[in-house]
Amino acid sequence: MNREEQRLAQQTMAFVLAGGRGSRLYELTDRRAKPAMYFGGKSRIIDFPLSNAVNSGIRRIGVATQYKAHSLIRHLQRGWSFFRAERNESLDILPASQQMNDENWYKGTADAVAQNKDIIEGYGPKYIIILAGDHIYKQDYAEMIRHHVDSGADVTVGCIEVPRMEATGFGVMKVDTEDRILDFVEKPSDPPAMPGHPDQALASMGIYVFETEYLFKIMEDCAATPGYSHDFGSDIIPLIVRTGKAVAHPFSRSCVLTVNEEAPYWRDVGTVDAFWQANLDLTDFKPALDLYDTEWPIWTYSELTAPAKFIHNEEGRRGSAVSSMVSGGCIISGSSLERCLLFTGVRTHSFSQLQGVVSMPYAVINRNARLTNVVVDRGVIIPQGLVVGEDAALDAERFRRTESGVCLITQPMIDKLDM
Ligand code: ADQ
Ligand code: ADP
Repeated sequence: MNREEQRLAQQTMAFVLAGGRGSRLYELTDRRAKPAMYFGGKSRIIDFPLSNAVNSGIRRIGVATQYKAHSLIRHLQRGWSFFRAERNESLDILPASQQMNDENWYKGTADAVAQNKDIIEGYGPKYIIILAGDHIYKQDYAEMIRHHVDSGADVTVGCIEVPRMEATGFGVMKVDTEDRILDFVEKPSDPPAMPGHPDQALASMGIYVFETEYLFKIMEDCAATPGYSHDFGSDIIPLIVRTGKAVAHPFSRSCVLTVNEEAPYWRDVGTVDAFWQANLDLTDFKPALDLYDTEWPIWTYSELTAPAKFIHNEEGRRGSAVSSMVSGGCIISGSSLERCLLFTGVRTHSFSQLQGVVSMPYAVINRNARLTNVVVDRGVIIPQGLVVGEDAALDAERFRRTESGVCLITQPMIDKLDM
């Protein structure tokens, strides 16, 4: 980051949209918003955009929360309270219900910003970068803000190439050779391909840079148009594409690659399969996302725990884990783990065998359990001898089993078992 970028970052406020549910994570987001979902053993998803902002030199952050915000707010209060007003730093948690309005709920992503106009303007940021709180990636936003300023754009939209058939869930754009956006369609059923790449489409990452003054002006203009749905992707961005200058910023230009990483990494862990896969990928010999680098740290709230412990049980059975990540406070007693990722404080007891297990904090795996390809929710107590991952029909009856055969296990599902 050069001095110019540093200066721009200091003049920028990051506004993180963290209100979405993430309904395709099913029971995992019954009690918590998707940005509060655990990821990678120690972090939550929202730690990624927040760390990117801090590592990019942005010191003013607002987080708009809405759906099931308690776990998210607690996490932010515990882990993200190091901002100091005397150094012109701030992190404001902006729950929908705090706003004095006829309807207390944010009507859409743009409304979440509009309803916090006074708070944002109170800090006087020249630029504002809108971020989604639900993707895993490392990006230097300062470079993107510089691109915005250099190109004289009204809005700069972060974009990434995705397989065309997967682009139906995104905003998809057409750009010219100078990255100017010529066309933008939100969630098209038949996404337009990139020139020369019939199987690829250019998708919006839901990251936008604006001059703050311009953003509030265009939101007002947009509010006057019929059918306004208070959404960046459906309303604001298409309007600017039609009437102003919208520029695409390719993720590859500002993604942060650290030691072991070879290609830009960006994941939406919005389904149980994607969540399971992205977590287990971290156990690879050479993972595509390196959480061990110190150049671009992912800040988080870390519980105070004793180290992970691996022990023989009284009968001399070894507790072991290979190709696995085991967080602090875990005790692996007389059980064997292969390609597993355990969050804080998980206990596994004698003779249990775990393969492809992603376990949220404080789950307990009792004796003789055999679990293959499962996601275990926080604090679930797996009964003795439970076998999952060997009988597809039985698993589908008892748990949430995905098409690719991953089972999500929550405590209410366990309570219903006749064991
Ligand atoms: P979507 O994936 O549909 O499309 P959206 O539901 O608009 O995303 O949510 C974007 C972000 O805002 C998420 O982080 C979500 O948690 C949060 N959010 C949603 N509603 C909110 C509300 N009312 N208050 C506060 N936060 C809220 C968007 C764009 C697409 C783009 C994809 C990229 O519209 O063009 O391609 O993101 O993922
Ligand atoms: P298992 O059912 O696998 O045989 P136990 O629950 O009996 O496992 O625990 C075995 C060993 O694990 C204990 O003897 C102890 O050393 C260690 N252990 C269990 N719980 C704790 C704890 N809370 N703190 C520290 N060590 C513990």
